Amino acid sequence: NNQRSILLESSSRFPPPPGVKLSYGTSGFRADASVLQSTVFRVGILAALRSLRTQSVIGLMITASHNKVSDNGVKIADPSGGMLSQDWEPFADALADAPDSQRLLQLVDDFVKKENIPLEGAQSAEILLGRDTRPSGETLLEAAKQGINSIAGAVAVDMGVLTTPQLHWMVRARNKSMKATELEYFEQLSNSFRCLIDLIPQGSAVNKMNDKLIVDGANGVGGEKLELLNKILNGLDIEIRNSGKQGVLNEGVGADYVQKEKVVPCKFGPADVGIRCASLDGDADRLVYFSVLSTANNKIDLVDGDKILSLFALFIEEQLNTVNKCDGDTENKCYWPTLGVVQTAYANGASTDYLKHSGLEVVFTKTGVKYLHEKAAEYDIGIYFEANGHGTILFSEGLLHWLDGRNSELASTSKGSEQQKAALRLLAVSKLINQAVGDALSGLLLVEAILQHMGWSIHRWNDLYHDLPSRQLKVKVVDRTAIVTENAETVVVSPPGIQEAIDAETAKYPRGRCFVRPSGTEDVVRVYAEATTQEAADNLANSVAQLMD
Ligand code: 16G
Ligand code: ZN
Repeated sequence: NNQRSILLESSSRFPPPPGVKLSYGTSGFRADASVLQSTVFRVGILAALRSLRTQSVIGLMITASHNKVSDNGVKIADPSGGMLSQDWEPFADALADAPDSQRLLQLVDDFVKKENIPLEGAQSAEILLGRDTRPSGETLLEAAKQGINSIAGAVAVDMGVLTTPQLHWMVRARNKSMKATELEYFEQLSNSFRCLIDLIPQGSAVNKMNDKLIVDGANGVGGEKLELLNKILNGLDIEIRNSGKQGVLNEGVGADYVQKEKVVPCKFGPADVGIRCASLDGDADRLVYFSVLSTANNKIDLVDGDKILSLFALFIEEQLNTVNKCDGDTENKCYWPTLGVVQTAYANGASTDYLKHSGLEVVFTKTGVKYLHEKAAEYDIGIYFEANGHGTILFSEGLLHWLDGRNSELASTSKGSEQQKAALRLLAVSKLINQAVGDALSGLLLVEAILQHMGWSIHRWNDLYHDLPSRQLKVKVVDRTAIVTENAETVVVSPPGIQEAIDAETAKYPRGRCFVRPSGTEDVVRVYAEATTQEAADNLANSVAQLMD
């Protein structure tokens, strides 16, 4: 019939390159841009089917984040704005893998039956498309459109160049029947930021804090968008460097570079010593802060995702405690929402100790945003961050409803009280932070608002705790899938004997901690080690790396 012949015809125009096998990893498909046409076309088909199946708006983002500029990638945003549901990943792999159009058609046929997808009905599907600033993005976006258009009733809406979190935010907003243009996104961020600034307690050292922030935009989309956002913000002095295509994307710049290498990014120099600086990654879903110690030896003080998490957790906990202050008023329906903090094994041990000592509940998941996000969603307020700077805060609908009620009640009984202000602050945070996915722009505004609230400099913030020295290594092995881990990747269960050997090495170092895991994005095994001195961490990492051979 018609649908079949359209699919056959269009897919024959996007033959897969021979010998390329891709899989929908932790962050979608990623590869050298030159081999991605066919895959992106097919992900277009998948997005259309997902939209028909869920009867919701779906997102398709073309980006390879912090990878080099010649790479690209594609991933799907589900109706909630989060990552593609994990039970569709095998279908994504199978689609990308189909050797020819006939096989592709067969796969689609089978899947449509199995999932009960209303194909060729009166149903319609809508897919929002976005891409980062990579030059290959334009033709890949065209391939995605063709894939979408080969499914009857599916409509592709090109949202242009966006940060990854902007696209996720738009999908989420559309499915909540809200307007979802870039302007709405910027307005929501700037209004809720303003709200937090207006609620800063009298006497906070606000003026002292009104110094400038310098942002490294990774020569990508994040810097460009921050420039636009900055025009409608007030209360912040931001200078943006490495914005748009000033230099090569991610080369010597960006959050991944700064966090992994712990060095000063390009275009930062001696004049910046001591100033509060931040760095975004290539698609602006990661954020780290730093301050330049000295450019002579290229050194920085890194304020990573763990420390952003700690700042957020501290602030949220403080506001929750304030909202719930009972003032001997027995009418007051005190309700203690569950607050959870989610980390991965890469979180610095000092951060975990700090959070636990602050009375917070800390849990661990495997590496990858989808795992952290899922876990955080189990709490009334779930805060998650990877050390690399990807993270956000999730608020349950129930909690937001309770906060709204609490706020109205307080507005009539004790308007302007600290309690009411705390409720308003939490509501503002829920609007400022991107609840679809980690977002460097909204994260940055929340950090800035909290620092002003506390009257803290970046140095005061960085002093919350001191990182244990750590070392990361990668080891090339014949087959990285031979390493199987459990317990949030902290224990190797296969091959046998490896974990015992790691334990034996680790035991030699005070506060030693070490784990290995197969990378989800590169053909290597990663080793992470932590100890009380840099030398000890290096030695531990090296000896465990040798066990991998
Ligand atoms: C991807 C993940 C990131 C994770 C990283 C680990 C998303 C959106 N991104 O970039 O969360 O930290 O992979 O890479 O999920 P690795 O497995 O190569 O160490
Ligand atoms: Zn990214």
